[in-house]
Amino acid sequence: MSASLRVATLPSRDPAIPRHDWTLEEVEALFELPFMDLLFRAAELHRQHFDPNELQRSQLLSIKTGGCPENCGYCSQSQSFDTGVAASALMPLAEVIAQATAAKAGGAQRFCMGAAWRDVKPRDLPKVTAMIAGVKALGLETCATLGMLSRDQAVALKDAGLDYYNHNLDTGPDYYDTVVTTRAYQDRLDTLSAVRDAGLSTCCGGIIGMGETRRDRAGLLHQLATLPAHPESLPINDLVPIPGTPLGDSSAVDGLEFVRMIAVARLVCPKAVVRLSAGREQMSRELQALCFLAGANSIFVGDRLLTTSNPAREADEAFLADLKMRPMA
Ligand code: SAM
Ligand code: DTB
Ligand code: SF4
Repeated sequence: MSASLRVATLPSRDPAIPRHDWTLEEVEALFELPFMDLLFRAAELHRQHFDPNELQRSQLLSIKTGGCPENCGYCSQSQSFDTGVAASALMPLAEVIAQATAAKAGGAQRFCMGAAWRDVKPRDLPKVTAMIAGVKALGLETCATLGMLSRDQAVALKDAGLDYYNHNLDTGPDYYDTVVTTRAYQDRLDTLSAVRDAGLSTCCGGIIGMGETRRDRAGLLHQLATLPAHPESLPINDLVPIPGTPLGDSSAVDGLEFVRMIAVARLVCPKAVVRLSAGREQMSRELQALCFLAGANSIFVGDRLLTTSNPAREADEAFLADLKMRPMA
């Protein structure tokens, strides 16, 4: 083999070109960089793929709340924990469309419908596909997060007009069993594979602040960065501690560690839209701005997430105006 051919087939080390061969040790080493070097590298890479003054805006709606048979230790909606969140039936179509219409009027670009399900039951699929089609017809991007999917269900959602499917890996593989025991990491990977193969865009990320180590955080990002395709959307949630759950008494993660998480996500998945997701109410404006500098370029807008609150729309509007940040084109 000639030298030039050998060079051409070596894995690229141009940080702007996405890699899928990250090692866990490489991801850990990024976390260990001096903070200013990490932030600078992430901000520089961010600018190669995105306008740093633009933010993507998604809005959530819980279309089916509570009573979930899974036991995710962070979640208000698991039937295993007494959190005060009552189980409700699937929301009627007209109510979903009304909420999506209001979300669009409030500036949301994507509407994400969440259900507290382990998986999608055959009787619910047509109801959900009607919601997706209706939201899509409003001119919004569509996202759903409904638990595990079969391959056929993923195709049905795609055919109905679904753009994104959210299914988080949540933490590194070694810590997963500490947080949830009713399913395995591989179950999550299998659904992500069905989602990709159906031609849906993947929204996949996780939570920090569940008592995990930095190695577990690197483990999550390592998993995401070595998937066959990087997630198009990468949410990083700061745990919102829910009284009554096993993680209800968790102590907050240091803000600078949260910024590191965002920066490393940006470096290992350079083309992903990284979302500063749950937990913004717990953060100062300055910390959020540091997250945007580190490469976060999406937020949830609207006063509610699924069962918890989010910064008020007016407060966010004022904040983003102060930063002179614009909706993503
Ligand atoms: N039941 C579906 C599932 O688990 O895939 C969809 C809904 S579930 C609420 C979606 C994601 O929300 C979880 O994977 C987790 O990352 C995030 N989440 C849930 N509760 C949270 C909390 N208290 N704090 C931060 N993130 C949370
Ligand atoms: C994601 O990563 N975060 C969102 C969305 N995907 C579904 C959910 C956050 C939920 C926060 C807790 C609650 O409101 O219940
Ligand atoms: Fe159920 Fe999803 Fe909550 Fe887990 S995170 S308990 S699967 S709603």
